[in-house]
Amino acid sequence: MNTTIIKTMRWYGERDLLSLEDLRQAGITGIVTALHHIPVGDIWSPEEIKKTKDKIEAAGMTWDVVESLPVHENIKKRTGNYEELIENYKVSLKNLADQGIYTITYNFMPILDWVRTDHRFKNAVGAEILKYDPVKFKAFDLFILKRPGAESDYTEAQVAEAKEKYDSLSEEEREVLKKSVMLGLPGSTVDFTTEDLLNQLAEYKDIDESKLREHLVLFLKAVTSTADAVGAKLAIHPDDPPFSVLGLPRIVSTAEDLNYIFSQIESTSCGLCYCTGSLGANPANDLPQIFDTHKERVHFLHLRNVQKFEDGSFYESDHLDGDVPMKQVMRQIIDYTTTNGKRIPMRPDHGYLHALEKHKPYYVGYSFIGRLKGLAELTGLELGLQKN
Ligand code: CS2
Ligand code: MN
Repeated sequence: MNTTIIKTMRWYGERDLLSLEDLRQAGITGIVTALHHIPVGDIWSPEEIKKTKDKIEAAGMTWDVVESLPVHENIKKRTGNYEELIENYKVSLKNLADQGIYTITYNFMPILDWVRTDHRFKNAVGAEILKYDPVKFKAFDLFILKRPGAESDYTEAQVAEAKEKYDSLSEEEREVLKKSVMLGLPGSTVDFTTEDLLNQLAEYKDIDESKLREHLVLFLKAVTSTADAVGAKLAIHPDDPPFSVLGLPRIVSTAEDLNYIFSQIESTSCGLCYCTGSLGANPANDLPQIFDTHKERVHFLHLRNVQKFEDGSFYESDHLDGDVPMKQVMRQIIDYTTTNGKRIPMRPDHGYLHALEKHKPYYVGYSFIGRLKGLAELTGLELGLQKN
C-alpha cells in the first residue's frame, strides 16, 4: 500500500493480551512499545532494547516508535538525583538510536498520565468508551481523595454540584470512580492509592506552571543536543485532558503552550506527538492550525476523536465521528507528507470496547476490535483522500 502514514499499533510487551502475531494480522508494519519492565529513570541497556527489537522483527514488523521513554518525577520537579536521571535519559536515547529506533514519545504531566472518570461508559450503540465528567472528577477530588485545599480551586457552586453528585453515587459507584481516576500509568499493573497520590501531590505544592515550564525547557535543552547528535526525534505527548487536574500544573495543553515550548528549542528534533484526542478535548485548540504551525515537528500521530459537551465533559467517540475534523486533519497530513517526501508513524490511539471483548482484561482503551476499526477507517480515509 502506497501511503505516507506508517500504520502502527501499541504493544505492551509480554504482558499484553495480544501477541505480536495478533497485531501483525491487523495489517500494520510497525510496533509502538516500551521496555515496561524497566523502572522509570533507569538506563535502557543495549541488550534489553535488542531483545524486544528482535522479537518484533521475528514477527515480521519493525519497532517504529518508543512510547514512552518516561520522564522521572524528579526531573519534572528538579529534585534529588535529577541530573543523573537526565544523563540516563540521554544514554537511553543513544542506545535506542544505535539500534535504529529514533522516534521517542514521552509526556511531561506531573504524577498522572491521562485521566478519565468513566472507563466503561456505554455509547449510543452500547459499546464501552472512556469518558471525562468534570463534576464527577470534582466529587472525586473533594470527597474521595479529600485533597487538602481542594475547595479553594473551585467556586461554591461547583463544590455544591460536586457534593450533590457524590451523594447520588452508590458505594459501588464511588469505588469505581476512585479506581478509574487512580489507574496507574499505561503499561503498569499497579494503581495508585489515595495516600500515595496525596503524598505525591504535596511535593508539587511549590511548583506552579511557570516553574514546571522552566523545568521542561531545561530538560529539553539538555536532551535535544543528544537527540540531534544521534538522530533521535522526540515527540512530546500533550496533556490529557488538556487542563489542570487536582491543582497540578499542566503546561502542554494548548496551542500557546506548544508555541512557547518550541520557541525555546530551535531544533526540530524536539517535536510533538500530535494527539488529536488529547488536544481536541479543549474547545480552544484549533487542531488544523496546530498541525500547520508545527508540522515540521510532528514525529508521531495519535489519531482519535472526542465528542465534547457544554458541561465540560467529553467522551472518546469513533475515530471518524466527533469534534475532531479528522478529514481536514488527514488532508493536511497527506499534503504535508507527500510534498515533503516524509512518512510519519500513526496509531489509532484508543478504541471502544466491543461487547465481544468486554470480558477481556485489556489495558483500558487498548481493545483489539475498537482499535482495528479505527485503524481501518483511518486507512480508508487516507487512501480516499490521496490525490492519485
Ligand atoms: C497514551 C498516553 O494511552 C494513552 O492515552 O496516548 O498514555 C501516552 O502514551 C503517554 O502520555 C505518552 O507519554
Ligand atoms: Mn494520545
